[in-house]
Amino acid sequence: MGAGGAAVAGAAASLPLLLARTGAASDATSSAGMTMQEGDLPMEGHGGPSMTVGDVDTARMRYDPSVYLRTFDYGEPSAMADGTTLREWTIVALDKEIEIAPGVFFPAWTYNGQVPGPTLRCNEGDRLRITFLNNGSHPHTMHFHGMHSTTMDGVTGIGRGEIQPGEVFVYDMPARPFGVHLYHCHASPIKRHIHKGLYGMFIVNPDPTRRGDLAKRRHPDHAESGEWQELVMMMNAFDTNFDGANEVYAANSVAFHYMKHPIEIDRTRPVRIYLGNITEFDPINSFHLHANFFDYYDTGTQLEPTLKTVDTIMQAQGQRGILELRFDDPDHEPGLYMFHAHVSEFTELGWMSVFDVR
Ligand SMILES: [Cu+2]
Repeated sequence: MGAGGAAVAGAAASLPLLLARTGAASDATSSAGMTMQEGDLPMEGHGGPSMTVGDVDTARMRYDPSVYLRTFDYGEPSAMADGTTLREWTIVALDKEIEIAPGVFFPAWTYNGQVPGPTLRCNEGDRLRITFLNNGSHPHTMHFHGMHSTTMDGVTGIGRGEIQPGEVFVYDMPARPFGVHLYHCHASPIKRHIHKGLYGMFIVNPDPTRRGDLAKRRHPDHAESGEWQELVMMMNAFDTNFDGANEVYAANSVAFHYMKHPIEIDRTRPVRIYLGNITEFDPINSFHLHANFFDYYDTGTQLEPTLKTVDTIMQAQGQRGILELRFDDPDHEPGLYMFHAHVSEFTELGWMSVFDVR
C-alpha cells in the first residue's frame, strides 16, 4: 500500500475506533499534536490481534457480509422459444455511503446499493439479460468477464460505451465460459470507478451434459452439489483519504467482519469458496488458510484442480478462482480456523477472518 501507512495512523488518531497497528504508527502524530510511540494505542503490541473495536451497523447499511457470503442471485428465469433458459436481472448504479469499519465511512458507488454488488449466478448455456439503470452521479458501465459480443463489453468508447446518469442499457450475452468471473464498471478513469465499489462476482456453473459427471458437484440441479457449503469472497480495499493507497482491507468490504462473526462450517460437509481479488492500488492480494490445505481451480474454468494441496494462493487484481476444502479429517477437531491475506500488512488492516468449524 505504500505511503498510506501514515494515513492509517492519522485515521487511527482522528478516528479512535480504528486500531490498526502498522510500523508507520510509531512516527505518526496524534490529533493532540503528540508523537505516538509503538505501544501507545490500546490493544497494541503483544497479547491479542489488532482489531477494530465495536461493529458496523449492517442494518443501516442494508448490507451484511455474513449474508452476502452465502447469497447467489440466479435472476428471473424464463424459457426462450428455442428452450434456452433466459435469466434477467435489474442492476441500478447508486451513490451510497458505506461503513467499512466501525465509524469509518466511505462514499461508495454501488451496484444495487451494496459493495460488492450482488453475486450473479447462472448455468453454462443460459442467455443473460441485465437491465442496467444508472442512477448514480457519474457515467458508468457493466463490463463482464466472459465471452460475448464486443458491443456488450461495457467499456468506454466501445459499443454502447458509457451509460450516462439517468440512462438505461440492456446487456445481453451468453453464459460462458463456465467458471468464476467478475463484473465491474469500465468507465474512465477505471481505477477510480472500480475502487469506488462498482464490482461483483459472476459465476457460471458447468453444464454436466457437456462436461461430464464432475460438473454435477458444481451444478444446483444435481444432488452431487447438495453437500457443498458454498461461500463467495471478494478481496477488496478502500482508500479512505484518496491518496492512491488503501487504508482498510477486507474480504467482502468490512474490516475484520468474519473475526467478529466467524463463518460457521459443518465439519462433515465440504467447503467451496468462490474467491476473487478486486483490490486497487496493490498489485497482489492473497488467501492463506491455517491448519488445513485446499485444492485450487484457477478461474474455475476446469473441473480438475490447477493446484492440489496448497494453503496459500495469490491473485492479481481481477484474478479469481475456486477453493475446495474439507474439515472431516480426524485431525481436524472443531474450533476456529483462521484465514487471511498473507500480505501481513493487509491482515492487520482488516483482511483477517475465521471459520468456526463445528
Ligand atoms: Cu463507473
